[in-house]
Amino acid sequence: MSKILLPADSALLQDDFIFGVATAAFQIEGAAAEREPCIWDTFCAQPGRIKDGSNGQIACDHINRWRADLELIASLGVDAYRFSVSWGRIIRADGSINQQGLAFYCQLLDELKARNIKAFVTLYHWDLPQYLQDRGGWLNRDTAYYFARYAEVVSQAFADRVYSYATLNEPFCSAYLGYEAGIHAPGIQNRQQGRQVAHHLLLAHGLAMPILRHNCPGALHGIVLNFSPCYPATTAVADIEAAKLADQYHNQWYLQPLLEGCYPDLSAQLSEAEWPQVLPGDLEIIAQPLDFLGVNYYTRTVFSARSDGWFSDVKPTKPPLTDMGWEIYPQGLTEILLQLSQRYTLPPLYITENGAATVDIWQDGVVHDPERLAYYQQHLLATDSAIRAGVNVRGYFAWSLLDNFEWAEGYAKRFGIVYVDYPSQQRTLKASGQALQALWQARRK
Ligand code: IFM
Repeated sequence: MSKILLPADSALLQDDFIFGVATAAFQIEGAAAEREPCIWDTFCAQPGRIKDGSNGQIACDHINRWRADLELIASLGVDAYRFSVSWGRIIRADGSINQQGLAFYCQLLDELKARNIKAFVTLYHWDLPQYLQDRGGWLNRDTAYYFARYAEVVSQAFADRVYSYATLNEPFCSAYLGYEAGIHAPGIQNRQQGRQVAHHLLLAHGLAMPILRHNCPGALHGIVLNFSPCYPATTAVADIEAAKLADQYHNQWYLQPLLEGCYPDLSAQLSEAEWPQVLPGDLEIIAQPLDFLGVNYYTRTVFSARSDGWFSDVKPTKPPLTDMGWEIYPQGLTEILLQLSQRYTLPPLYITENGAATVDIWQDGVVHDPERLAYYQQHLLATDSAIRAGVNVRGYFAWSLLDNFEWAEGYAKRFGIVYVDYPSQQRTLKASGQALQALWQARRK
């Protein structure tokens, strides 16, 4: 298989469906000396935190190579480019604005506009400035207000260049992986803190939304959440209940306050001390109307019951698995989209991330990545199935444009549709990228 094929009547082939590629600042930008250090710089400097001992100092050197990267994006035939802004490139530790940092993104936005590529901007993709972490980070309620100011500065400067703003990317990862599992920056393991951080992140979102709307009335404003549908390991009642609980804890905890202004009822699981401190009015701030919800999907998760009333995830062992060890489960994408649409009154959805780290095989100057290609084929069909079943999906973004810094995994795991040779920084479109390019270019004709 070298092509991606969709049914001729697929909504994905319609003119108004948006296809794009996605990246995030810390994962590609490099040029760390030109911005404030962030929590991921600190985390990378701690021995044992990142599998290959690497960091984001150079990454894909995108800050210096952005023009060539933009040509590459344009050559793909995409409708949109989703990227994140580095907070520490915009606001300095003393509160002053880094005009050079702002100018970088403004230039990028101007060039995207000149090529008729819609800009999907994410304000926060996990790279909290270290100076804010030193004041308590997301555990400090003030960080939500600092975020609102950052949103104000960015949205005033970017003005009408942006098609869509997402306040946060995957608050689950910042809160749960960073403060409960401890495998992401800042590397803490504390349930109460994880829940509190999640609340402050959602508060930050809610505070920023009216600012974004005011400064950019013509843009679409929303948030990006990651979803992994939760399945029971067996048909035992305890496992079924464990999967439901995991869904409440990992998925609904982030979505329900946004859409319904309340947290899932986990009062049987969370002690009063573990419950976040929620001030009067917070949930009203959080439950702002959304123009869209970004859905990031990679895999499903299987859970079994624990004797203490909690759940454990069962690591997949049977192929097909990606290089991350994640099960390839395309029907999970259709299912989560259907589950969410049945459970909530949703705004329009975008699949803001989907993709796979797989093995790349170099042969005669060509990068063959048949597993990634098959992954895209299957997940595009899964998106198509959800739309046919009535789900309002308006766009799809491949994660990622480039191989990049995969957080705690370092550079060993490659998610790109473009291969990056890090020593030379040379970019090579992989076979999966060529197949997506053919699909996207054909739509543009
Ligand atoms: O690389 C990450 C990205 O930063 C957020 N979503 C998941 C991707 C793959 O792990």
